[in-house]
Amino acid sequence: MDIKLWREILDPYYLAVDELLVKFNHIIREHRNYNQYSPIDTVIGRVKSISSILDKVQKKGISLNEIEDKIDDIAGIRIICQFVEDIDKVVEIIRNRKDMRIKSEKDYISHMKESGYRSYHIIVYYTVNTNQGPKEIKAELQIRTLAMNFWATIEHSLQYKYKDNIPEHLKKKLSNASEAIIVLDEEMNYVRDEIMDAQNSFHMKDELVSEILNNIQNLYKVANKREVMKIQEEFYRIYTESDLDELKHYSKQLDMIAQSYKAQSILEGN
Ligand code: 0O2
Repeated sequence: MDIKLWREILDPYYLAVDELLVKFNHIIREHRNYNQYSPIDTVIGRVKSISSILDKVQKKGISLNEIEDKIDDIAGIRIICQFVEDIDKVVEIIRNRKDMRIKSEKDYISHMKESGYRSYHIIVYYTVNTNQGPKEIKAELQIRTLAMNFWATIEHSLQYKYKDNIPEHLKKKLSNASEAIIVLDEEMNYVRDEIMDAQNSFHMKDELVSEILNNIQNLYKVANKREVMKIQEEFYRIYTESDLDELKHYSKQLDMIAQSYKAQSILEGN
């Protein structure tokens, strides 16, 4: 197959990966905008390289014109979660979406692979719009925790280095590491609520601070400079005390001050 033909085949997959990345990243943003904990931590995506496709063609004993039919992971999206519990939530989100249709699911979390590999796989049908019209392609979504991803990344590099023949002593080490990761993920689940609270407070504080600074900046344009300096000093005092409730209270008061200047300027305009 010449390069031009490869490009024709792979182009829709590049588009699919780009679109899916935007969509899954938007899920993260939407949660954060509503001060909700996002079950997705990060998303990455790739189109399988031509040499990996050729390796798979050889491994599966298929012909070049069966590539799109027989290889499900030309487009691959990896969804990384912080906690094992988040994986079910992400699977539910995917099952409920109207822009992708599930072809198959593989649960390597309940049924760990012999290598020690753990991850939840979903193959979806996804339609992209190309210059030639709509095209339905398949994409593989791999959903796993940060810890599972760490293991899989290391093991994948070793598979590459040893061309799928990892020495027994290393296999044993990897298997031990995989067991340790199960324990780590379980331990982290115990502190999940605490961590979620801390992260929500962090995002809330971030947003409050930018709202407050926005208000102070606007007040600089309309209010007495000395008064605004005092408001700003008060903000620094509360900020250094790190009391979120006090920061919320201060932000509300500042909103009212800003509103009163707005009302005043409207009245003066009349
Ligand atoms: P790459 O380089 O990541 O793309 P399939 O070959 O997909 O038709 P199979 O083998 O049953 O059918 O698929 P499976 O087991 O669901 O594996 C699909 C992908 O999961 C692999 O793609 C890997 O990315 C990942 N994976 C599966 N098993 C392991 C494992 O033991 N270790 C690691 N690190 N990753 C694994 P590729 O094309 O094999 O590799």
